[in-house]
Amino acid sequence: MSIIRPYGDMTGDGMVQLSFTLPVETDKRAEGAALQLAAKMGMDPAMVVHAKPMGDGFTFFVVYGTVNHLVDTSKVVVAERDFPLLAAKEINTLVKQKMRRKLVVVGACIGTDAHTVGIDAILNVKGIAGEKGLEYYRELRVVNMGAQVGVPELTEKADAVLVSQVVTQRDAHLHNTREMSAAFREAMPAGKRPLLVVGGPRFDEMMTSELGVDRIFGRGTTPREVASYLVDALISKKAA
Ligand code: B12
Repeated sequence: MSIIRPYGDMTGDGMVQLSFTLPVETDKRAEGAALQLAAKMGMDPAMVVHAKPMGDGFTFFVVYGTVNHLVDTSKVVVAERDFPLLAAKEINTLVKQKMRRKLVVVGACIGTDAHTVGIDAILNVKGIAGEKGLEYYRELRVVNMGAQVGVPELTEKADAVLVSQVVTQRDAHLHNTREMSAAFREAMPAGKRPLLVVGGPRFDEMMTSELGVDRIFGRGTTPREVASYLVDALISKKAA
């Protein structure tokens, strides 16, 4: 069935839980304000199940209630994986046979972003979720430039540039990514520039053309997905 409702206590009861902060002291009026917001968002009835002060003049709420909205899953549009998921051995073999040299991957957190855990999970041998990172792949040469790297520093000759953006305040991740892709477009003609890949937990994977990059990876990405994508984009698709 393509039309569904959220599930809370019983199938199809429409129950959802929502958390937010309001700039008000924690009291009864604040709870009333939270319920007013919930009602305006289509939660009816709703109840405040948690209200906690967040410093002076701010309250954090969790509201639980029913929505009447329906979701049509047949109308959902997402960025599907359009490349095969390969094993490390297959990836190494393809690079060796088709490129006859190591595939060079440069990674960094750009702008003021110092959240390196995500890009390290993709690049470092220790990896994430039981998968080894790209450094483990014999035929990949990985240069991890670390945190707060300026766009002009990303000039190392690479087949793929992997950029991480975790901070999204004031859309910093979008501005930094656009700046990075524009710099590459300016510095190198199409066909000569490396594959541009960005990742981070709050990207919309559908925004590739808007941001001028070849691929966006979101939360929960694993190194094998990234390695498989690189081989597909740089070797398999090129060969075809
Ligand atoms: C650890 C952490 C820190 C550490 C970072 C240490 C380090 N070396 O990375 C420290 C303490 C330094 C830190 C500092 C700050 N932090 Co912080 N931090 C976090 C925290 C708790 C976890 C992030 C993390 O490591 N996740 C685990 C990794 C594995 O997940 P990931 O990053 O999503 O990566 C995965 C995917 O997204 C993807 N991916 C990510 N990047 C890439 C790149 C590519 C190329 C690819 C393919 C895939 C990919 O693959 C990864 C593996 O699956 C988050 C909250 C949270 N729970 O997420 C806040 C959080 C990110 N921090 C936040 C903030 C605000 C800050 C500070 C500004 C706080 C302050 N006022 O000083 C500073 C900023 C410092 C700076 N200059 O960047 C906010 C950001 C809010 C926002 N809207 O932008 C968060 C969300 C906390 C919050 N709820 O407020 N932080």
